[in-house]
Amino acid sequence: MNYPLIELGEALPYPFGFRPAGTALIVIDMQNDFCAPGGFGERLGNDIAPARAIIPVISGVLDAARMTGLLVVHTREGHLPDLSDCPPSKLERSRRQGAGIGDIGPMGRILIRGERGHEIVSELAPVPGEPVIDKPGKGAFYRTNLRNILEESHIESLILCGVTTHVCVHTTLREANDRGYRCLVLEDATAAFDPADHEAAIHMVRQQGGIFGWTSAAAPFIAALQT
Ligand code: TIU
Repeated sequence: MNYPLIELGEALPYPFGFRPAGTALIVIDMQNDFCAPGGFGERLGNDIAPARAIIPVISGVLDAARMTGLLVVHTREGHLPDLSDCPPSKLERSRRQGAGIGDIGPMGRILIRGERGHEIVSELAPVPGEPVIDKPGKGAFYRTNLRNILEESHIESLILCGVTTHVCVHTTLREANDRGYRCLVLEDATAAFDPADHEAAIHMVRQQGGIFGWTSAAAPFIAALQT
């Protein structure tokens, strides 16, 4: 039986119990397209400062997770060069916003696999052995092998961080919740371009007794891992 070994008392709406051996850290879409000037996020009209501000926080979480031996999984949002995996509706909306998927930007073609914009920011680069999930959607389970990777490692709990809180983090959270994973969102290791979206998304996780899971700041989670 997988009884929790660590209890994170600071989590909301109530303490979050987890076994490190059954826990994965999911770092969502910390790629240049969302975190670097000229990327998809900025060209959609957003301020990327909040996305950049969480890089050192995630770096600290990654250090602790790697030292503890947690499974670390990175995700990236992006499409095949021929756009065959990009729904026409998504393409149309991106073009209307002046950030057409596949258009040429300062870091290569926007939101296209293999381009510099698609690369994870250097500060959070995956280390050898860490799976990188390339996803065409907002959720990390849609058209990916994430479920298989988690099942192979007998994962029951997910720690979520990355961008953006209300879009890719929330979609992944909701997909994971429906699949039975216990999810903790690290609120200062996630960000949205508009802080109001971030606050609303964090509130939604823990309302109704934790309808989607738990939230916590990164520091108590790191401290709990180190005990
Ligand atoms: N990764 C992710 O959240 N994709 C987005 O498009 N987010 C926006 O907030 N636009």
